[in-house]
Amino acid sequence: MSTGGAILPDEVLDQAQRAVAAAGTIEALAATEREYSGRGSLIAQRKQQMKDLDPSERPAAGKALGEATARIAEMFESRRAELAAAEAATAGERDRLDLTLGGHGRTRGHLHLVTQVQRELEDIFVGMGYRVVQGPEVEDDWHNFEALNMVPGHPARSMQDTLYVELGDPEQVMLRTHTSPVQIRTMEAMEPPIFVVAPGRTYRNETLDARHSPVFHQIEALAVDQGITLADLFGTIETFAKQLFDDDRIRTRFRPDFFPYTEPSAELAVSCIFCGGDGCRVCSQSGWIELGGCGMVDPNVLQGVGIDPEVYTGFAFGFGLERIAMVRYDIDEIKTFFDGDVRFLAQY
Ligand code: FA5
Repeated sequence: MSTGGAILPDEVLDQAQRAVAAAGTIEALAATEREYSGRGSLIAQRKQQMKDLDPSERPAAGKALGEATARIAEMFESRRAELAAAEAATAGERDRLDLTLGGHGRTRGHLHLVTQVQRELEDIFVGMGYRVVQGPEVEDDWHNFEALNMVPGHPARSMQDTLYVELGDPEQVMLRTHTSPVQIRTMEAMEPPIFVVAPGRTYRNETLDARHSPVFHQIEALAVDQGITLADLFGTIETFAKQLFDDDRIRTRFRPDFFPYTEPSAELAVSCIFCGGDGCRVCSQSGWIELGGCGMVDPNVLQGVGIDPEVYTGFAFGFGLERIAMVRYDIDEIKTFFDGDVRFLAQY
């Protein structure tokens, strides 16, 4: 299209086109528009000069100026529409209101330290071919005492101060004092070969001190098969102790002990990590912390549950889970396991 050459140079339209394309916002476009079609613009000047033209030239010049004015207006209109559409598209994201509720982050819980130790021990024993079994926490006299060679009045009964449940005949139902009754229940229910571990909660009428609590956990192990010897017992305990306490500071010690249901019997202790064996409050100045008892299953016990002691032999042990956790994690008060203080529990 011609703008009438002399009246308005063609380059003006090209320049306007480039300036319109370069305007990136509606505000920038408005400034450009003032430059090209406002009062001081070239078109406005040319319109002023129309009166100076020869009357014969005016119609053509007027037409050319009108066309150029319309063309420029069209350029601005179409660019304005483009920019408005682009702004509308980004406005959704820019003006988005974040209504997410903040300030109440949820902390994930985890297993109690004693449960973690229990699971770890279960894994170690399952790896050695054992099955995990459970027994009731409320026991009868037969399973908790009598089948374990502790007849009524046996002095060993008083070593485990018992919490009785008022049910049936007096002193016949109790909170189990150890996990050893699960040995009896397993042998009543299964034929040898038997390789089981029984973790669980146990109760004694004991005064709380650094290492003793009226409620605690034990893990019981029982192996009954042909040809089981004391060497198998020590080998098994050593294997699991190595996996559990991979710590040069910890020494283990077996000492002869007495349990009515094992013969011979032994006690497993580890050197006290709190004093390095010198003696302190936690180990009652002995330098050692007892983890549990063990021994070869007494032939009488096997016989009582119908297993022929001439054919089968077995070993058993029962360890305190809190004690294991105390030694492993340097915890010098058993009470902290039961306080339920999240600041303590969250550390493990
Ligand atoms: C027993 O309970 C035997 N039934 C262990 C056993 C099983 C021997 C199989 C032979 C064969 P004892 O009373 O010593 O033994 O307890 C075993 C372990 O349980 C202790 O060494 C200790 O680690 C833990 N334990 C005992 N009483 C408490 C208590 N009050 N608080 C915390 N842990 C305890």
